[in-house]
Amino acid sequence: MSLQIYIGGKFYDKADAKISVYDHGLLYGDGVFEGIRAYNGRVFRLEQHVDRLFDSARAIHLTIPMTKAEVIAAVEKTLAINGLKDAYVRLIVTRGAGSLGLDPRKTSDPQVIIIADSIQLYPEELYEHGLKIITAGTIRNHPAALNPRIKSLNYLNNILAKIEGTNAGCLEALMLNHQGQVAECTGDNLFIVKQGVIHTPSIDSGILEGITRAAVIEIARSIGLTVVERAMDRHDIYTADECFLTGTAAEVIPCVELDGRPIGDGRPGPVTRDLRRRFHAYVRGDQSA
Ligand code: PXG
Repeated sequence: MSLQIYIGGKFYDKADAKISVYDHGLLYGDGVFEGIRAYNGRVFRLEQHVDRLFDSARAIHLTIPMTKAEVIAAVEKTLAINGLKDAYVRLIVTRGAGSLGLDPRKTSDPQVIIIADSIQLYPEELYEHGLKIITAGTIRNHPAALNPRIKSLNYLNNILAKIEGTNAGCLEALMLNHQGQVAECTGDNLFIVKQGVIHTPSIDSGILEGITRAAVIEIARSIGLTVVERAMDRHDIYTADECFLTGTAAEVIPCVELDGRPIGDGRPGPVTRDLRRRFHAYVRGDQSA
């Protein structure tokens, strides 16, 4: 059986899962989404992802035609129908089909789409040796233009920075905010460790409030580490003892170089390794972690 895709309450074979070319999600990137993971049959922090989806939708004046409980049930059902236990789930809500004009009032029928597929993991080698990143010239969206807290279908800002990264041979790229402060990477939040204390850009630095970020902050505090959320600049990263990134796909991944400068001794550090191990165990439901 081919992969079954959920669209508006029904399941379709992957080849038949289609929406209108008049959908404003396609025409204007008008919509919101979530990237979620299931581990061993359990969806990690599904409720938080659905809360963030509904917040993103509210912020763009989009009414999701389902309740949160219905969305949660639909995600679970999509995984079950596809027999997936370890999976990547893409939950999308588009504005719906309308006329060839920006006005959302001329659309009808927002589309709720759920794709559950096998997860493509970063090569293990990257976790062993760490990522090298560069600073992109493309800054993160100005919060007064498109707030980075909204996980919208309009990801061009991040894609442009990603292209700068890949052109420089890096899988991730650092994005600054409009004030030149550190915001986040194109699809991951950033942390540093300095003298045993963890620092990460605060929400008002213009970042997505990552769900992995929140889980890592909780885990770190639960083992007695201090986590400071604050405005940061690149100097903080250049002079850090350790640096790591967090995201649904990446989990916790060491970052060992920024703009050609090794971070710490240029190798993944002990705090990063410990947090990665604890996060890994935590998402897989090992309570002893
Ligand atoms: N910042 C940005 C801009 C993101 O898009 C994160 C941080 C990490 O947030 P979570 O909640 O995942 O810890 C994200 C999420 C992809 C992909 O295909 C990337 C994300 C989500 C889904 C897919 O690269 N990044």
